[in-house]
Amino acid sequence: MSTMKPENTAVSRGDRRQFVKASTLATFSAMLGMDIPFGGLIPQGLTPVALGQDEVVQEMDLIHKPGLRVLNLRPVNMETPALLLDDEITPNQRHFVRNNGLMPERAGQGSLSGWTLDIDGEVERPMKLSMDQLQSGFKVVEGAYVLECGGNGRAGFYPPAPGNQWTLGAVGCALYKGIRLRDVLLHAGLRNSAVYIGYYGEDIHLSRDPSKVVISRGFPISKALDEHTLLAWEMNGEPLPAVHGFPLRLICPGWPASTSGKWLKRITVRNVVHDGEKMTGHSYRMPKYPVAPGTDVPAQDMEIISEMPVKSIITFPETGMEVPQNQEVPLRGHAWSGSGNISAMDVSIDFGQTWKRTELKAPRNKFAWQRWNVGIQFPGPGYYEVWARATDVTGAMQPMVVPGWNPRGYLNNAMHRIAIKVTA
Ligand SMILES: Nc1nc2c(c(=O)[nH]1)N[C@H]1C(S)=C(S)[C@@H](COP(=O)(O)O)O[C@H]1N2
Ligand SMILES: [Mo]
Repeated sequence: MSTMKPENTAVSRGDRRQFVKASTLATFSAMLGMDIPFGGLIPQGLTPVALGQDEVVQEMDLIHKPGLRVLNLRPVNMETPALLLDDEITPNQRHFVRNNGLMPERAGQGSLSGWTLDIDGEVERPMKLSMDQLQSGFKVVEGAYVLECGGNGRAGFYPPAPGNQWTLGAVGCALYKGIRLRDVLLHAGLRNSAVYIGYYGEDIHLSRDPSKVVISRGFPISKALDEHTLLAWEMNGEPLPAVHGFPLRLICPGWPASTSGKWLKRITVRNVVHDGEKMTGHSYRMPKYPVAPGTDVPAQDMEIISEMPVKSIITFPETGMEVPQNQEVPLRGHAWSGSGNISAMDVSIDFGQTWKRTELKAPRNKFAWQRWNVGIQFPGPGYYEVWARATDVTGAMQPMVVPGWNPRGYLNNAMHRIAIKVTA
């Protein structure tokens, strides 16, 4: 890795700040699990030895996410505590981050120089489209879409599955503006042989080996032609933030967010199921049949994850909160499903013996999450748990316990439970 020359680093980046930002410092402290008494004196470009490379500082200077929990810094992975997901539309600062590699330089610079989106493979007219052509040549659309990492909830599996130990917060619902992938594919002319698309981004492999692809996933043509599958350049009214894929990303709602490629550079139309990086083996694939926890499942017995399961989250109150008795407590959260709308949302405060139906708002559009709320009065002082359970239009309901164990710990949609102390 690079030698540390803080003064040169600062100069070469044309940056007059001398010390690491307060937000970066806070992240360092959180990662180290302790205060850094002289932290204000850490020069910009210098990473505490205990944390690793100066690349980390450069990336963290582009990411402003106060309150998010850092699971890893190289690559950057951050999840959102449930209470910070209370907004109907998740603000950019609160949207989780899942990077598999390092962010491309262009994202930090906000530069479009030399950038095109390349469309090739099973199309009549392979093309390179500039941002101007994308923004002016196709119908511009907007929608609120849930992105949820396939591994959200992984921390709940036992034996533990390798990977980021996401709890509940690798999910968000932001407003995206862009164009339909469908319109661009039809413009290029899909051949009859087209069955799948694969994306390529500009992010950099952790090894910094330019011949290595960080991640290249995709989805079937039917999903690519769905009116809700987008090429987006705006998130909540701002150009895509560096960490969320500037200048352009896919939005493939309802599917594992790993299909929503960031820092997009190329889309290739395949005549077979795409076999790019993280499409094969155990990556984003589930056993075709239920397996006992800890089973070593052969790769040929795994299948690609498509729709994400029904799920919900309690965004208020927060676990551990104290509430007075004889007072109605407002409970609220969101519910979503990759298969479509939510048909019912229920909560229980007696360990699942009885359930109370909540109010449920219609989604802003298909694949947006749905706000739910309900007032609950607790009968007396003591320890309570609130359990929240969503059911979707297919009749699928969240399980009470962690569902089918699988080698990489995907698709844990167990009910969210919070602990509440009611005081006299
Ligand atoms: N090019 C690229 N696209 C990517 C990734 C990545 O590492 N590189 N991570 C994927 C994964 S696994 C997830 S869960 C989502 C996370 O999107 P977010 O960081 O905007 O929340 O982006 C997906 N798209
Ligand atoms: Mo992910």
